[in-house]
Amino acid sequence: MKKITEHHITDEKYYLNRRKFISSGLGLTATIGAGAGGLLLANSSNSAERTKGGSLLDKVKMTDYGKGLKPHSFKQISNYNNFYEFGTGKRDPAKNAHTLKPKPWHIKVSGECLKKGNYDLEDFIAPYQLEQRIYRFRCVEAWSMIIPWVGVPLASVLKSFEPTSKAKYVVFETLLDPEQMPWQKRPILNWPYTEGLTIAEAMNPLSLLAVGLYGKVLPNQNGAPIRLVVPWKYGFKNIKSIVSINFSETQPINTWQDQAAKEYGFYANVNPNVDHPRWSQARERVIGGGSFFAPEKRKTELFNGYKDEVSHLYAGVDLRKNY
Ligand SMILES: Nc1nc2c(c(=O)[nH]1)N[C@H]1C(S)=C(S)[C@@H](COP(=O)(O)O)O[C@H]1N2
Ligand SMILES: [Mo]
Repeated sequence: MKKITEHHITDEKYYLNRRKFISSGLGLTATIGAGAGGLLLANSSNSAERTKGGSLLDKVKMTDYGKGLKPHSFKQISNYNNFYEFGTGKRDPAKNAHTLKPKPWHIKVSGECLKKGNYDLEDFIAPYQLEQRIYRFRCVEAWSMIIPWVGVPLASVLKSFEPTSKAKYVVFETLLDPEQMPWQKRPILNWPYTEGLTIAEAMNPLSLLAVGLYGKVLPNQNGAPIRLVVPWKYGFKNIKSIVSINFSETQPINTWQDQAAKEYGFYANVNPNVDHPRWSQARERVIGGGSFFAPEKRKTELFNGYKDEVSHLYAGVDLRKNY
């Protein structure tokens, strides 16, 4: 008998479908509220408030990104996390991230751009159309998921700050506040968590600033209230709970590179042909798939399957050296 695993059960009630959306007219809050009785409250009172009235997630445009991919369940996506500010175990963030206060939230924009400033998150996101995009997600630890994000294209946001011609890189930082992020009291990483992209990577249409998933505001453990999503790169590039965006002339050192430069580089493009020094990257374990004794595996794809969208960014680049 074929065992039905968690992975094969979709939380239909959580799932945002296009038909409901179009017929609702009341926007996301109403849709989800009606379909799943107060699920919005599952996040936190803060985010529940945020979705009332002038909701952050009022209008989400469905897109064809990930058409045909079957997302993991909300439960899987929000209970198997890496977020070292809340502990190093996969279940720690879901347990501990309640101390994060995602509202009010400000993002400091600095460096090589004309519109520097300290922006309130609501103003920061308000001008842009929220989109749902279903993306593959591949951690450098060789596991993967499929996630229905809600967000805005990073390029639109970055362009609004009018970067100068000296802006070669974009550098992001996570909140530094040991009261809200208790594991920052420990010297696990060099806090705050820092990540960067080349300006061309950042401007690629796939790059997303996510503020939600499954049509709801981001659970704290997934990087509330705003996190980066770059699906052709390993998970660690997808920095969470962003408070700073800096346009830089020079390449930054990202947190995992700082931690172990021989193991983690700046680019971190998903690549089945370049192994991690301690394990192969040829295959990946699909979270929730198969059984304990025979976990579901799949072949890892170059650029995580987004070759057509991003390989031009690396023309002539030695992906072995630029790992
Ligand atoms: N600030 C911060 N961002 C982070 C991390 C972290 O520890 N701190 N972990 C990274 C890693 S290794 C992964 S795999 C993803 C996990 O995202 P998820 O928990 O939403 O799946 O977040 C990335 N962003
Ligand atoms: Mo990761």
